[in-house]
Amino acid sequence: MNKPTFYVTTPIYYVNDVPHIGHAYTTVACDIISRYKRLSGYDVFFLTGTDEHGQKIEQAAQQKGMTPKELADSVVQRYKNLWEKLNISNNHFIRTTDESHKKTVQEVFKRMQENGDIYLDEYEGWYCTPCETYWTETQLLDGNCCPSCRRETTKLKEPSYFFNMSKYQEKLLKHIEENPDFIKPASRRNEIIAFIKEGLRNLSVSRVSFKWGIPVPGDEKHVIYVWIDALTNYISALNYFEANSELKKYWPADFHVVGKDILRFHTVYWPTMLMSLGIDLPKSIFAHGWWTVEGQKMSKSLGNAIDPNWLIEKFGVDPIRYFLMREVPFGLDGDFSFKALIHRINSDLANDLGNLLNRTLGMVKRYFNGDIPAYKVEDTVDVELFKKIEDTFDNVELHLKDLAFNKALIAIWELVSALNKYIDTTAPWALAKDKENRDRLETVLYTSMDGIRALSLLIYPFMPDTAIKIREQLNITEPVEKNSFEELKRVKQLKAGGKIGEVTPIFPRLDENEIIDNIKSENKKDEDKNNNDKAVELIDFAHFMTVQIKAGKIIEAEKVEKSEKLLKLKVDLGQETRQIIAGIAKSYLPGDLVGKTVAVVANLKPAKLMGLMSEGMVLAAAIGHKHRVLELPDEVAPGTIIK
Ligand code: ME8
Repeated sequence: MNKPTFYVTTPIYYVNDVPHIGHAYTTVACDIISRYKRLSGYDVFFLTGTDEHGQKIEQAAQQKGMTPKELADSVVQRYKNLWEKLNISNNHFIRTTDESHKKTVQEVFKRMQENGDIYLDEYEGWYCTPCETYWTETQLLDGNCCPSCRRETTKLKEPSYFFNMSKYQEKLLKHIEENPDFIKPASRRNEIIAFIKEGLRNLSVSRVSFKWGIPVPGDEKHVIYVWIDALTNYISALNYFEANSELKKYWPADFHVVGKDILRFHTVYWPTMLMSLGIDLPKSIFAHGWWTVEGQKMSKSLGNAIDPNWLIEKFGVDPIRYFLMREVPFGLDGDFSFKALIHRINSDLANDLGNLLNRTLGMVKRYFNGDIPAYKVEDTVDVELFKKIEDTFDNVELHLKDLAFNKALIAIWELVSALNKYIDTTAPWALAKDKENRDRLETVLYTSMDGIRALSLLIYPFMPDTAIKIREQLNITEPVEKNSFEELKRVKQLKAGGKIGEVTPIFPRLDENEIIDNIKSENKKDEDKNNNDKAVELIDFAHFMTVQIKAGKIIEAEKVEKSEKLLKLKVDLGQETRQIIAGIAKSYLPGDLVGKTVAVVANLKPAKLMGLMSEGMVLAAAIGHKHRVLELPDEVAPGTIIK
């Protein structure tokens, strides 16, 4: 019998940056749903990969003195290594530089052109020459300045191919309205409907201002717009246009899982492209929320993007997978904090699950010399427990249909509690005191062990290593994957008679204070090392001159609420006054700063810190944990350039 198919994808990640916890989040989520589907009898295709073309990658490579392909190759390896460490079970890793992908993208472009949906026109935008980037009017700062380097932009035109996207507006709206599962969660669906109703514009789908991309077939001055290139990965990975593609059976995708940042591309550009190509639309696009770290947006410039490799080394892979899925409802934003992580590990994993396994197997060892007991004398508590196990499978199935990972875990942990309670109520230690109760004692321990066997299946998608370890301790050698959901949820499957494996704790308890102190001192060492490393990296004069430093007079200063480190400053820069959020609250009282003239980096990209916009940076020397701002003599007027 042919198994039902299931196709799930992650976004393909840009190679201008290394993977962080946000990328790991999406990929782990897709891994969990893939493993769950395989477990319950599906033929799964799970796709991830990298997005390697475009101006952003070209520029990042230039800055590093590498070719774009060299940069891509090195970052791809980091992604692949991380996915291996995180136990990601993807069936394929697609790169947009793969020849077969490039061929498919050109075929997509050609077919859309043949269908009359692509035409040549002119693209008009605001161009920043130093950044080689077009900006739209709404992205510009005051005075038509570039939002990246703050220099003045010029209005430019270049030839461009356009996709007649507006043609599909009504068809797309109808599809979204008739298919409530097409965009999830529902709040995001409403957002997209409102966006489409404002009116779709035609989309510029080629560029002549840079080279790093897939050429337009027949007009090689143009490269194909990076989103047309990237979105096509979902079908190019299946060799969609090849006559004998066996992978085509997986289309349409069951889920494209994406972060909320790129939902529009997936629910407007992608489906209209598919409509133009006459290809079925994916069944569901799910947008998950955004992670911050200890309350702050993750960013390269703040240096707070957490490296998942480091996390795994410190805490182990399964606790990280568990935490990411348990802590925040999939679809909502969440905050990563070490305190919360350690709390989850200690309470849910070490206490609830770990103790259940230990106490059960400890008793099997003590009372039956490690022989797996049999089910002999039934009581209603056993029947109730088996019913609870079956119900848990049903609930998990229901929640995972909706990618409600945290609800599935809550349901599984209710079973963990029910099993712990079952042991408390049946009190095997009391039964063991009387030989008369031997059969009942066996039954109770069998039931507990069979419950743990069921748990090993339920947690397998989330924590595969732990599930296998538990099964080894229970001495179950049969594979986890089943032929159907019905087979998966069957109870009393544990075979009596053999010997249990070696009993070892699966999750040791962590000491919160010790770990947090440890992390702090490691961070400090890294900071010092980075500072030293930077000192030896030589830059040329032109590079230095891209940093604009000005004298600024601090005219107001106050503490940022709920932050120990940050001060909110108002700084006079001569022509303008800026708000700057500075991490110097541990070194200065607000009042000490007012009136000082300091050195300010004036062309730093604005960033939000604790929800407040910061438009520059005050230079300071770091002496251990203390900061001393660079003060200038009073005669230096605000706005004076420092060279
Ligand atoms: O957008 N919290 O690639 P990208 C949660 N190449 N998830 C996060 C996150 C955070 N703080 N930061 C990143 C691209 N992500 C395109 C996609 S698809 C055809 C092309 C995750 O490297 C999240 O899944 O910027 C987000 O959508 C993705 O990384 C963006 O990765």
